[in-house]
Amino acid sequence: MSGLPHGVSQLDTPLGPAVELVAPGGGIARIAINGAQLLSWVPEGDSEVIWVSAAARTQPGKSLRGGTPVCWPWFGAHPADASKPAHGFVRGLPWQIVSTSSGDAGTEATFAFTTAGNHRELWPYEADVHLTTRLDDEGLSLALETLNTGAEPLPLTQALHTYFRISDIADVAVDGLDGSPYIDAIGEWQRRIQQGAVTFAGEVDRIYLGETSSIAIRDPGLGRSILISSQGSGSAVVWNPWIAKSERLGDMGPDGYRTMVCVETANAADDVVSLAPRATHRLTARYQVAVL
Ligand code: TA6
Repeated sequence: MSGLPHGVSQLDTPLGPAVELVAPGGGIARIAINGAQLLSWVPEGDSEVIWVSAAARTQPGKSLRGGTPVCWPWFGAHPADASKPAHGFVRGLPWQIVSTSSGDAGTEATFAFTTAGNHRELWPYEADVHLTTRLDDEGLSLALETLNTGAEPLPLTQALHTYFRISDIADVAVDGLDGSPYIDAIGEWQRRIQQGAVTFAGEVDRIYLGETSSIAIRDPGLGRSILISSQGSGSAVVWNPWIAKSERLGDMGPDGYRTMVCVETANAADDVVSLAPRATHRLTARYQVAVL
């Protein structure tokens, strides 16, 4: 793509064609064209924040294991038809780069996907969805905007399904969810209340509901916290597959589960967005790194 502004470039990577953003102060991020999937964020003076499996492989129609798969226009299993792909159908398809910009305040790229006329066998609605990735010297922001271009209200669930790189799952804790109700996807989808920080001694797969707008992954091993602030979201997912599920997934890489945790900014489970014709919903997540 010619005529890109300073700080924005396109490149081929082992994980497919991508856009690279460079922040005014030197931080770097990469987003795959396929699925508009964030693959990497290295803040200036720090190490990689985003986890991608050592066994990640490109597969048509599927997202790579890691980064930020865009789960849209449904989260998890399709609500009525389990034969449809989990986490919607846009995370494995090419998006279009529709705009890029850079300046002293930051560098950004916007990707677009439209369902108008396509995919009706999967989803009988019409919408345009844009993902803007913005990199500045203080952090990285993702904004997922859905415009209902059809004549019917549409039900939307979604998630920015980010895999974060950590030192060791046994040593990290997720703060900010104390007292929050959650659905435990490991059990019989029981509803429970979070007591204190979320810690990990086995598979964890929970959809937290209610106040989830300020979450932190506390990682003593890397001497940092990853701060996650969100808007337009009434739910957050915390997931680590641990050993058995990692083996079933088959693409987590050797002991990959130990160095990742997913904290996903979502509209999931009870948190369904009903979007009127011509209305727009905006789901945003902002990631910052703080020294512990
Ligand atoms: O967000 C958690 C989750 O729904 C887990 O249950 C697990 O299935 C994970 O997403 C990964 O899903 P994927 O379809 O990318 O393998």
